[in-house]
Amino acid sequence: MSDCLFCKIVDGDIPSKKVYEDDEYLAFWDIAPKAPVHILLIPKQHIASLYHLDDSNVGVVQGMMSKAPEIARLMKLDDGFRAIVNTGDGGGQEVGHIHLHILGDVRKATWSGF
Ligand code: D5M
Repeated sequence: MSDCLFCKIVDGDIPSKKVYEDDEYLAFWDIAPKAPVHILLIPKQHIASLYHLDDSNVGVVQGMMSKAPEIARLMKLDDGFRAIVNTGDGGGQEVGHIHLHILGDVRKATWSGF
């Protein structure tokens, strides 16, 4: 998706602060962290949102969820984390490429809505 911000990050056309990458997934720091640790985990495959799941891509999203604890361990979030998937306008989604917010130390979060 040429006009997708996160596809551009996957392609390296827009820089990001990567913490994890493999053939299918990428994790990087949120540009405006809402907590002391705020990572975005995305599939490299473009899927617009959780609302756009179907039989052809559900495995990709299941894989993303199963990566979350690995990212949490990487970020030393051994006492827990918050995982959020904003979906569509009504869900507050700003970037139209499915992503999992992984937030650590949320009691110090800058936005109580998270
Ligand atoms: O969350 C989209 C998130 O994406 C939001 O927390 C800001 C973040 N963002 C936007 N642009 C960038 C870049 N260039 N790098 C890293 N993070 C970014 P949503 O759930 O869609 O509201």
